[in-house]
Amino acid sequence: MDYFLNEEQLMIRDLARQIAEEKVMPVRAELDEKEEFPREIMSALAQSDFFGIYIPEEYGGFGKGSFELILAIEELSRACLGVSTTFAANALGTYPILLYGSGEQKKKYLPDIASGKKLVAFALTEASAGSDAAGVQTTAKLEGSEYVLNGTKQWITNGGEADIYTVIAMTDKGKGARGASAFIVEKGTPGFSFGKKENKMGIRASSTRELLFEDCRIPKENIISKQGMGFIVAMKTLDSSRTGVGAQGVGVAQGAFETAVDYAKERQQFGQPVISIQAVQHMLADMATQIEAARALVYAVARFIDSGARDVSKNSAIAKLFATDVAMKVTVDAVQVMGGAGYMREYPVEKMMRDAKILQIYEGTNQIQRNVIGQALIKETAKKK
Ligand code: COS
Repeated sequence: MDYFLNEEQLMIRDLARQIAEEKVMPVRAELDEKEEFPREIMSALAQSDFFGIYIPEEYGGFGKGSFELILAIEELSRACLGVSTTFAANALGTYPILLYGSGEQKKKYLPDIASGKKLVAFALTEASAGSDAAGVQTTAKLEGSEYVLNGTKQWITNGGEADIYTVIAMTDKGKGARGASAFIVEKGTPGFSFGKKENKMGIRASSTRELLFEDCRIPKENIISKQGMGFIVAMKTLDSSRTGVGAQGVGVAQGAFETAVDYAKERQQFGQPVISIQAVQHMLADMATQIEAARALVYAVARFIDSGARDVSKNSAIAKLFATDVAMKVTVDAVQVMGGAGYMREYPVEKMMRDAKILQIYEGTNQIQRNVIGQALIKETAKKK
């Protein structure tokens, strides 16, 4: 399908595809097996200016939007979700600064983020605050000219590897969602350390760690927006980034589909390639249909976000929900089309199937996406009355 990409968009897509094929595909199995962080690939992406795609030009980026960013995310995901998660989580961590940071904060942090010199992580989740984002227990107490952070963040992507952390903490616990605030915490700040690296089912090239704050003092200027705005900062951040998770779904589904088609053309059974068997053709036809529908939706929502629309929650949730459910279904079906071979580590589809599962979980489970969509529908219909 032709999505009428302009010259710059084609360039981003083609360069991302080239990096994915030349630098990611040859090492993805090893990165997965060894749980190795893809440092060299991140350097290659930095050298090709990928970290600056969506950062405004005045801060050293290219001033493009969500759409250009998701084109890169999709191509990386076609090769390896562990790698694309590392790249996409960097954008997730950057959005709080981009959307709500002060001029000073943008000037201080965005140029190094745009150049890829510094990696970023977003820290919202805790042991008792997953789907219930307002249940954050980490505290930030203002003492003179500093905030003092105490608490533990859990399952933080890029944890330990990132240099900059955007952290949600409670400044006024009694106020629930309105008592949360967002902060920038730099790696190396005394009182800020990391837990062990998590051993995961999939996206094993990405790094996931706990963040430990023990009387960690940061300058009060490191608050993002105002005290009490942390929940909104987090929600708007997720509204912006969930389309990227949708693009990850499109990419991994595409990668699994292509592998399954190639195999089905080669594999002979009953004296013919299995792609000639109608049962297999129908599975592949369904996969192709679902992928194209997911891609069209994700692209449309990214363009909607870039149009400057104010309320994008519902559509980002729709894109994330649909495309990641497609990713799970298509990767499972790719394994099925390939049969025993699909189950073996010689082929990439078993990894893709393991990797795809996280897409239905992180940045809000797909059950939470349905809640977001449902709440938006209630609001919309109330307005019409
Ligand atoms: N944009 C702007 N404001 C928003 C918003 C959004 N996307 N979502 C919620 N708000 C506002 C609400 O309007 C409400 O404002 P008021 O207090 O003025 O009424 C406030 O924030 C609280 O919202 P709500 O009552 O809906 O909060 P809940 O505690 O019920 O939580 C969900 C809402 C479930 C949507 C939220 O907790 C969530 O997104 N959870 C998933 C978190 C997640 O994605 N975690 C993954 C971690 S990052 S990998």
